[in-house]
Amino acid sequence: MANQQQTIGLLGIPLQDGTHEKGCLMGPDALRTAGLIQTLQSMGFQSRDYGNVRPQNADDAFRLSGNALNASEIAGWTRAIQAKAAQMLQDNCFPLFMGGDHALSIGTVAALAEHANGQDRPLYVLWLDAHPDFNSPGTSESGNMHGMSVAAFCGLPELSDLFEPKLNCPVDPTHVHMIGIRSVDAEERVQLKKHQVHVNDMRLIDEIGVMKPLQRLIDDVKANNGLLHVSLDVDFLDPSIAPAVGTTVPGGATFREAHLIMELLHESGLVTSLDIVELNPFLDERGKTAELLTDLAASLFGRKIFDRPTRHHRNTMDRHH
Ligand code: B3U
Ligand code: MN
Ligand code: MN
Repeated sequence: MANQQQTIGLLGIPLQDGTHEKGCLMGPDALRTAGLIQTLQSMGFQSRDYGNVRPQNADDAFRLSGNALNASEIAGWTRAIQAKAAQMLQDNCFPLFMGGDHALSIGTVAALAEHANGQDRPLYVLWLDAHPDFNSPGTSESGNMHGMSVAAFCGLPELSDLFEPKLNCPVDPTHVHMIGIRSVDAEERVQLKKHQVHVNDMRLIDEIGVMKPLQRLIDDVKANNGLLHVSLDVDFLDPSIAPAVGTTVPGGATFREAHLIMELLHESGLVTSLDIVELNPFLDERGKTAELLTDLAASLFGRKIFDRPTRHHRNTMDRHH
C-alpha cells in the first residue's frame, strides 16, 4: 500500500475499443474533473499525473482466430500500456490506472506481473466486477475484448499474441480472487472452474458479506509475500449508485460494502496498484459515479470515518496516522 512517502502515479488510458458502448474514452478526464488527484493530495500524498497513454499504431495484419473485435487495436493499446506501466514501476510510483474499458488490464497486469516476478514475489489480483472477464476468442459470444482480460493475463494461449514484449509471467489463475460476480457466460463458467479462479459471487456476498472472502485473499497474499493489484470495474457497484457504465447489472455491491472493502484493503497494507475502469461519463448523472469512484479511492488510500484500534492482523499504514 502506498504510504505518504510513495508518490502515486496516475495514468489515463482512454481506451474504448474493448466494448461496443462508446464513451469510456472520457473516463480519465471525468476522474480528474471529479478531483481524484486533489483528493489524494489533500490526504498528504505526492502525485504525478503521467497524462494519457496513446496506443501504438494498429497493425492491420494482426489477427486472433475466433471472435475478437478490434483485436489489432487492443494489441496496440496493450503494448503501449505495458511500456508505460513498466516506466511508472521503474519510477517507484504506486500506479493508479484510470480507464478506459477493462481491456486495459491486459496490459497493466502483464507489466505488474513482470515487475513482481523481478522481485521474486507472486502477483495477486482482486477483480471487483459483475463479470469474470474470462472469455477468450473461442468462447466469447459478443467478441468484446473487455470480457477477456483475465484470460489474457493468465496466459490463455488464444490471446498470447496481444503482448509485446511476450507475457513471460502469466498470473496464476489461483491467485485471482473475484468479488461481485453475477453475470457469467456458459463457457466462461467452465473455464473458471477448470483454471480454479476464486469466484465469490453475489449469492455468497448476500450470505456471508464481504469480509470473509476478502480476508481469505489477504491471508493468501501475506502467506506468500505477494503483491496485490486491485481492478475495480464500475459495474461491480449497484447501478443505483453507479449508473455510468455500459453494462449495468442489477444487484451489485452497495455503497457500504464497497467502502468496507476499500477500508479493509487499506488496513491490510498489501495493495500495490489499482485500476479504475469502465467509467462511461456519457451515461453518468451529474458526475455521481466519478465522485463515488474518487471517494472509494480515498478509502483505499486511508480515508476513514474515525480512527480505530489496529487489529492484530493489520500492519504498516496506521503508523502514519
Ligand atoms: N461476458 C460478456 C459480458 C461482459 C463482460 N464484461 C463486460 N460485459 N463488461 C462478454 O461480452 O464477454
Ligand atoms: Mn470488467
Ligand atoms: Mn463488468
